[in-house]
Amino acid sequence: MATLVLISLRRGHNIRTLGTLSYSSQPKRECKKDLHKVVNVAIIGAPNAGKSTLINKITERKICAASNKVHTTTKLVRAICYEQDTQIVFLDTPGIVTEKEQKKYNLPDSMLAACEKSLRCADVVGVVHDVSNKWTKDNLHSDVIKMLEMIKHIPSFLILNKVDMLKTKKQLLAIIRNLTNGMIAGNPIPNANKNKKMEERGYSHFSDVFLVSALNGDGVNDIKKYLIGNSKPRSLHYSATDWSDQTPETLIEEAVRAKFLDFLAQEIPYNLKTQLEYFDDIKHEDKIICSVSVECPTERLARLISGAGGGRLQQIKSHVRNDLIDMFKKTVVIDIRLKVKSKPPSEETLRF
Ligand SMILES: Nc1nc2c(ncn2[C@@H]2O[C@H](COP(=O)(O)OP(=O)(O)OP(=O)(O)O)[C@@H](O)[C@H]2O)c(=O)[nH]1
Ligand SMILES: [Mg+2]
Repeated sequence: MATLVLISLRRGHNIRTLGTLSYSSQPKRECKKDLHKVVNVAIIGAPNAGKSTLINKITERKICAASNKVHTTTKLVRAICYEQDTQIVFLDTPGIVTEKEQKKYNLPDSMLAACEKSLRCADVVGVVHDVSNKWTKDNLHSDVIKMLEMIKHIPSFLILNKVDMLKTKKQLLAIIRNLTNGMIAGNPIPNANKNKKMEERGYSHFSDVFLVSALNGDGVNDIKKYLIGNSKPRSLHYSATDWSDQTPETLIEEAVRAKFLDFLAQEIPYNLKTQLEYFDDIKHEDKIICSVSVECPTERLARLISGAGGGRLQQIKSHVRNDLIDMFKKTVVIDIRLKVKSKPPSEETLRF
């Protein structure tokens, strides 16, 4: 059903053995096979548009790694939450990436296919678009348009994000017209200049448009309601207490990686490798103890990252701990260790 454009803003264990993550504090509500309402939502968009931040805001849990740099998300991550009797399963996707960027940022091959894969199992697709980026605000990314054209049969909605960054909201109507080619849910946008031939910069088949700030939460409740409206009765694929399809190992490593992206300049953090070395979920104390190593290419870089007196590393650690507390909803003790990548043996060494 068509909805109006919302112009006004409302305010000791090895982790590898563990399965899907669950809400530890909640009792299991239902058995998996019971019929519920479920909606699978793929969230796609250009890099750094705020996809992961939006999902975290809606699920009220920092499941998806987010940072101020592009290409924070490198693989599909599911984040699951409940609203009333509906299970919402989000698929956080990597931002659209070109082959050139993939090489530049040392990104995994699987990223290129991840977005398209996410669309196959979606009931509804949300496109997050950054309206604060003056270079791209008036055009949808061409790869996003291509993907949407491929899945015209799946309902899609447009999320104009970062509206908190705009000094004036006047430009929003023009942006919406551009991104929707002046059409929402099969109807022309009221007051659109019908005489002027519109350049096709967007996608004409969005069912709804939302204006939000994923950072402060403005407008996200409207998205929740829309998603509940698009849910279907079916048996749960995830248990009622699950909140991610990822292992704690992956989530901790990604949270650490994201924080290094936040704190370090340019391409430096993309060349670091994070690895969880120790994880203990002490259930009776509601506490997680973990240790992560971060492999640096050189000794010099390790010193630079660590900062004077190890100050920067301490700061990173403290931010990661806060994010993990927000993710696991329990006490987290984390150690982060920098280690220097061991050099491959030189030819001379190999001869002996
Ligand atoms: N001001 C403002 N910043 C936001 C908002 N939403 C996200 N951000 C910031 O935008 C940056 C990118 O956010 P992410 O959630 O990592 O973006 P993403 O689309 O998941 O990025 P990739 O995974 O790299 O494709 C972060 O620094 C967020 O804090 C918003 O509504 N307002
Ligand atoms: Mg992301």
